[in-house]
Amino acid sequence: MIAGVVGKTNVGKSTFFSAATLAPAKISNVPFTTIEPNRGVASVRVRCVCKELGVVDNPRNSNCINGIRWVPVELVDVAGLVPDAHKGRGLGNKFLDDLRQADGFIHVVDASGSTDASGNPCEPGARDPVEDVKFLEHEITMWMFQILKKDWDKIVKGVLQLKEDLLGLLCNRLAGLMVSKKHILSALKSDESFSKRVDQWSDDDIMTFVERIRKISKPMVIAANKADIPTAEENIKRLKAEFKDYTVIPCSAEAELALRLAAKKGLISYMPGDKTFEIIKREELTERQKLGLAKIKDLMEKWGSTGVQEAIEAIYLKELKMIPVFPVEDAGKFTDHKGNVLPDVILVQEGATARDLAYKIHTDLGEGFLFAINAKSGQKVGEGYVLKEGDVIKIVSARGIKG
Ligand SMILES: Nc1nc2c(ncn2[C@@H]2O[C@H](COP(=O)(O)OP(=O)(O)OP(=O)(O)O)[C@@H](O)[C@H]2O)c(=O)[nH]1
Ligand SMILES: [Mg+2]
Repeated sequence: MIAGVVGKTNVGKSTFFSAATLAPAKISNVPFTTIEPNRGVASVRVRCVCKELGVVDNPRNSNCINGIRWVPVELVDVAGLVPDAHKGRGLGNKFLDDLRQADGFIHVVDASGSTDASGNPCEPGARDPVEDVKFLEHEITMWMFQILKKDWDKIVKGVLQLKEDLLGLLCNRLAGLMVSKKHILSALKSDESFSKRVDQWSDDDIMTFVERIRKISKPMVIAANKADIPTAEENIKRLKAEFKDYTVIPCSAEAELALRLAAKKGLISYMPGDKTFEIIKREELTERQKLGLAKIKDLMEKWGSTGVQEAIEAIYLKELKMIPVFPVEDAGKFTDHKGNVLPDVILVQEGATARDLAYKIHTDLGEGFLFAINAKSGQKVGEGYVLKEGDVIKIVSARGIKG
């Protein structure tokens, strides 16, 4: 799974990405600073089962701190967008094409309203961020519409003359956008008008269908950024009122980046998502840094945190519905073959089965799947067993992992 950091140009996407991943990314107050996408690794926090099982773990693919597992997840920061990008404005469809692989979006908006429609700095409060959410939704829909519309005649011919299956044809056309068969099926079932003959679909029908596909296949959370600027407060209320279906998270990417860098240098004690931080080396701070940190402290008191970690967890855990499971090789000791206790945690989507987990670990394990053992209960379970949050699972397969 990959979450895309998306939005209008110059709203703080790369700052958000840098704060979340500590990977270098070019940041500047001019439109279209980012051209090529930045990829990096952030983390989500999930409950580790070490305490529940009364064991001391040796994590390999993640970290465990006081019973909380920090699980790596991927983020991609792409070029910014301006209205009519799908018609070629700004960097045009580049942004959209770089987003094909994203399973969900963190939509960064300048909640303070200090970036105009074209991405140029403006008087705080002058731009309405509600418009930014609407235009981004529209651009993504139009992008998907164009992709489908371009091949619509071929789809009609396929169904009516070659007797091909509409679902299969749509799957082929949209697979590159990470739109699955399940997404398409649920969009097709969502409205009566999608059951009429395919040559009778109007452009409006295709548009409505694409709109459904977008909503189903690309869940989104709104990171209401620049919450450190006073004009953001009123706009955040309006964003929440206007977009009740979205999680809106007040956020200051700039504050998070400053905290993460200060923590890395050992100047403060801070973990992403914390409600506050402690200064450790006050004597090493300049007056300017002290002032900056005091402002960040106020901001965190007001909003509860900087919002960056919350936004990442909102997309992965709440919207994409990822749950942690712990694969082991020894179901009695909860270890791998080297004796590491609860070595790995894997995020799977709610509804995933024991066999899906086997495939996620290795294709050979999936193909040779025989059964699994639920290590918490000691019970044998079949391939269709639906995984639960915090399951500890041993896969028994006819095929070992080669190499
Ligand atoms: N006040 C404030 N400024 C911020 C915040 N986040 C980012 N900025 C500033 O906003 C400007 C744009 O930041 P970028 O991260 O380059 O924005 P972007 O969305 O990646 O821009 P493009 O790549 O050009 O589309 C920079 O001057 C940042 O310092 C924030 O939380 N608060
Ligand atoms: Mg950028």
